[in-house]
This record gives sequence, structure tokens and C-alpha cells, in this order.
Amino acid sequence: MRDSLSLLNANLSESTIGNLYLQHTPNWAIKFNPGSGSVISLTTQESFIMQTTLIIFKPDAVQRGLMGQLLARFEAKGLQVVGGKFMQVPEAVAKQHYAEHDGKPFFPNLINFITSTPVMVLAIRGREAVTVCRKLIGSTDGAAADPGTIRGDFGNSKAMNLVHGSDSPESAERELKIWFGDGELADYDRTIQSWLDE
Ligand code: RTP
Ligand code: MG
Repeated sequence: MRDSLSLLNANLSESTIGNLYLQHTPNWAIKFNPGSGSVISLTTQESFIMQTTLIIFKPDAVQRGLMGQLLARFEAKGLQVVGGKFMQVPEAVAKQHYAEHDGKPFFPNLINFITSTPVMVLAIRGREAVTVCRKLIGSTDGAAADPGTIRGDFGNSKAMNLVHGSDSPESAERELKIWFGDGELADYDRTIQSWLDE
């Protein structure tokens, strides 16, 4: 193991997953317990693509009293809430968030909708969280969304589709900066983490 570790020493970078500390190269991750310093595993990096994504429970979810049921789906999947705020969305923030849709016919209605009632904004972290959350949410139009997804199970509308989720890691990075300031995301350990991300 020592030889392997010294071979990997060049290009090491550091990150954490819950209570586990990682050093990794683009191809390999060394996972060890920071308390004892003991190595837990040496695995390919693909297993450990941790991401944080932006989720919004939209006004229809708030009005319909669905926030608890929706959050339960993300928690049941093993994802970690690392940020949250319940807020009335300023028009400027709505326009910044949905800037890619500016000029489309549905844009004015979208801005009216998202600013009509407070929303719950969440930062959700986990392995492949961007893609995983988009799958949990389902396709844009509730009428077309698969049963088992949030939009497939709770709605039948394209405009009022309950939940927003970032559509790529780049979007997640951009959107998280819009909704959360420095220090507003919480890095904390979950003792259950090692049972969830193997
Ligand atoms: P979101 O950004 O809210 O997670 O939704 P999405 O990726 O599934 O869909 P997107 O194409 O980004 O559209 C953003 C939101 O605009 C509303 N919309 N209305 N009437 C229409 O044709 C139409 N198309 C989109 C939806 O509320 C959609 O979620
Ligand atoms: Mg979108």
C-alpha cells in the first residue's frame, strides 16, 4: 500500500465526503478515516464524483403543501442537504436564475410564477447529485414524466412542475452562487455516510 500511495503522491488533491477524507488523482481515490489515519479503500475515482446541486421547491409545491413529501424523496435516496432557505424570490434573482430562457414565449409567465409565492431553495449533495436529482425530478412536463418521478407522481402541468433541479454541473455551480452566499453551505459529517456511498 505504501508504494501505491507514494506513486499517487504527485497530483494529489483533497476533498471530503461526509466524515471521510479523500485524496485523489484524476483516476484514483484514497479514502481514509481522518481520526485514525487508516486507509479504508483505494478505488477508482469514478466511484466518488461528489456534486452539489441546486433544488428549488417551486410555488406550486409550497401552495399544495408538498414540501415534506418532496424533501423525503431526496433524503430517502441518501442525498445530503447542505443548504436551505425559504424565501420570496426577488424578480431580479428569478431573471438571473432563468436567464437562459429570457426571450422565450413562456419567460414572462415563468418569472411571474416563480415570484408569486415563497419557494424553498436547497443545496443537495451526493454522488452524481446533479444527474441523480434530475432523474428523481423527472422530465419537464408532468404529463410526460415517468411515474415514480416527482413530476410524474405529483403533477400534470408543464409550467407548474413543482421542483427545479440544475441540469449540469456547470449550471449547478452558476446557480448555487446566485442563491447562496459565501459560508451559507454547511460542510458536516453524517455517520451514516459510509453506508451510502460505497
Ligand atoms: P427547471 O429548470 O425549472 O428545473 O425545469 P427544466 O430544466 O425541466 O425545464 P426548462 O426547459 O429549464 O424550463 C424551465 C421552466 O420553465 C417552464 N416552462 N414552461 N410553457 C412552456 O412551454 C414551458 N417550458 C418551460 C417550466 O416551469 C420549466 O420547469
Ligand atoms: Mg432547466
